[in-house]
Amino acid sequence: GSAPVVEPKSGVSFPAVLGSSLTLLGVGLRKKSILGLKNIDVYAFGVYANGDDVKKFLSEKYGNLSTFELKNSKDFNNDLMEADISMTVRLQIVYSKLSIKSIRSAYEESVGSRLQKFSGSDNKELLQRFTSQFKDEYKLPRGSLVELSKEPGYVLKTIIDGKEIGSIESKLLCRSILDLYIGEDPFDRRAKDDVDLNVASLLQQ
Ligand code: DAO
Ligand code: DAO
Ligand code: DAO
Repeated sequence: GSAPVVEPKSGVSFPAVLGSSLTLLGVGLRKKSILGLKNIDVYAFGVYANGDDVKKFLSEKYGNLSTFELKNSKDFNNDLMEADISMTVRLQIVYSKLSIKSIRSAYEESVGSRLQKFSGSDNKELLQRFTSQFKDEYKLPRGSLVELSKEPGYVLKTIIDGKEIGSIESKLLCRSILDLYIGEDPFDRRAKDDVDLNVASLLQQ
């Protein structure tokens, strides 16, 4: 549809289409537990992809499968995350006390664990190339919009409130970031399930 989709717990609304070509596939919430004591809602997110790219890269292998077969295919999710499909994860900050220090350390934990998982090494250099974009003077107050945008050729662009702050070409980093949202152990299971269903329906059109 073309109506915005609201992430229910935070109330954050996501446009159905981003730019001219990215379609919303699912929304979710990134939480974080502090000292195992309480959970805070850090940001709401929406996962977008270019529908033509999805068809171009996945139709041949998956176009004839039912939604049920797709969900049970071992390769489907990996192919979705590894193909050169333009995708964007849009984050809207909900937590009002985010510090750069806590973002850096959360990032090193979440993305660092995926870099390790997919490459078998800690990739300190790649991790730091990304976190070095997080300048200490920056602020991400509640309501800020961050877009992590995977562009053709596995280029990851970071855009904050509409302004590009960095760009890195790395298939491994693109794969690791997507894995947080639509991989095996995602931040929000329902977001991933919605993405699977919506990709299936794109492939069946
Ligand atoms: O204040 O210790 C605290 C809790 C902060 C949690 C920070 C989680 C940060 C997650 C990354 C946000 C990226 C935009
Ligand atoms: O939620 O753990 C996580 C991962 C968040 C990845 C996004 C971090 C982007 C931070 C943008 C700040 C760049 C200056
Ligand atoms: O004009 O040089 C500038 C600053 C660009 C605005 C970017 C805001 C960046 C917020 C980053 C938060 C990092 C976690």
